[in-house]
Amino acid sequence: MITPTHHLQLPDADLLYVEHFIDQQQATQLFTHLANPHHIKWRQDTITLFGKPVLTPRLSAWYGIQGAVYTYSGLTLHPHPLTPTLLNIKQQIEQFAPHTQFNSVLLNFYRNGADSMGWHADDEPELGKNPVIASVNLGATRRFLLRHTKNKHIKHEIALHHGSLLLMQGTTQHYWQHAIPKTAKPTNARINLTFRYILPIKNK
Ligand SMILES: O=C(O)CCC(=O)C(=O)O
Repeated sequence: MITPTHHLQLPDADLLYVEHFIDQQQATQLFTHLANPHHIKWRQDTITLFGKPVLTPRLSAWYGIQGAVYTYSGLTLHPHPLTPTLLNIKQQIEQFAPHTQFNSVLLNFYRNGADSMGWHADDEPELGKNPVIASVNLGATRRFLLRHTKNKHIKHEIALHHGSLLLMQGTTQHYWQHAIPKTAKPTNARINLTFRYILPIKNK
């Protein structure tokens, strides 16, 4: 597994893309396993956007160690315990990037091209100063857009492939927002896992 890796040369960011992090056959097995609602407790959350409740255009699930409580967009997530499959992926990433350590993972299920993720940075206080976020991609290839927060004309785009890993670290979350746009092209389902480290700061 694991080559080639690609360091993205973007200002104020530290991004590493590993296209073949998980081999294709194993990635397909993982997708089938995680898509199964007996294995992952998928739900469609309601978040608050500009003061209004809105159903997220995707399914999500939050897993982690006890106490890894994560709040974003007015939503407070209490974790399900990490499953053996999630622990195994987490360990593979930690072995590949030995400076990393994760205690939780947000899973997102994009059912088709109409599902999406709006512009945001992963900059909640419980993620710490310079969060390291490891994003694993399974299923359909989707466009991952990046824009600089100080100058929205500085943009970048990555096609996130089946079995790939994107490591976002350093000051990336301070200076860049990211999004998965909707697409009108017929698009199969995609699962994204973002492994995170939640600091045990406040118990909400
Ligand atoms: O689906 C993706 O690749 C992005 C997910 C994401 O932005 C997030 O979980 O914060």
